[in-house]
Amino acid sequence: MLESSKTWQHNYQEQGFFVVRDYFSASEIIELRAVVLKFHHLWQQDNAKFYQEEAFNSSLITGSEYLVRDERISLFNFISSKKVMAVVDALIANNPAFMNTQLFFNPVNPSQKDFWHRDCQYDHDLEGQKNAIAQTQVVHLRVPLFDELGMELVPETHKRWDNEEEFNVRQEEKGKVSSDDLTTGKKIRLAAGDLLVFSADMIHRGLYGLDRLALDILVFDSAGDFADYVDDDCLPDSSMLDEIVEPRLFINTLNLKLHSEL
Ligand SMILES: O=C(O)CCC(=O)C(=O)O
Repeated sequence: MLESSKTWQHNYQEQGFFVVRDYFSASEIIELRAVVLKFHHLWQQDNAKFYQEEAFNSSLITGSEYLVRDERISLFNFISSKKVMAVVDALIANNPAFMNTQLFFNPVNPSQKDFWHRDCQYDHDLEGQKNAIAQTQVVHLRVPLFDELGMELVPETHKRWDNEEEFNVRQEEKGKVSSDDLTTGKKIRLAAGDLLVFSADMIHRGLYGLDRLALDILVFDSAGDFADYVDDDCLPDSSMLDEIVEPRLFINTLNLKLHSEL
């Protein structure tokens, strides 16, 4: 294993996240930005009320609703590029699988505050969240397309439960709200070209501000039971697979979906 992979693996296991500064070249970001901005503009028009009132993200960027075939293939090739797969393989040794993409932007409504959460809290009660943390996790790879304030993360919470302060804030108990500051939070400022990798189940929040537009790629270990979370339309079809240089991330998902349907 390369030295950098070992460091990534170590940092992820210990802290739940790591940043690779200047990982992507300017031309890689320019190409990615063009496709993602096309998606974003069409999505904004189509979801005008939701965007104006409450949205702070969209998802299914690789789907067929807003992008044409070549644009989707260019996204698939970025997601499964050597650089991205080097990071994914360092964290998930056996059959990493593609789950989804999300795009994070600033909410239009200025009263909306950035809020602490664990992604698993939307699917599970407290016991289920504890299990999710102890078991296989979903990994987020955040690719900022513009310089941004970044994310605030609570190190090590990918493998431990909340302390009292964290719990009360995240769950909005005892007069706390989920946008209150946490003494354990660590702010990670990001620039276009950086890559932030973090566990979806650690306590985290996006930091609103600047002109943020960040593409998050979500991947999981095939051993985890996440195939049902994947929307078929976000995956390449068989003719597209031929035009993806290294399609195994998507093939692993397609295989899992095939088996879950049997
Ligand atoms: O950037 C944000 O607004 C939140 C990000 C987040 O929660 C996530 O990537 O799971």
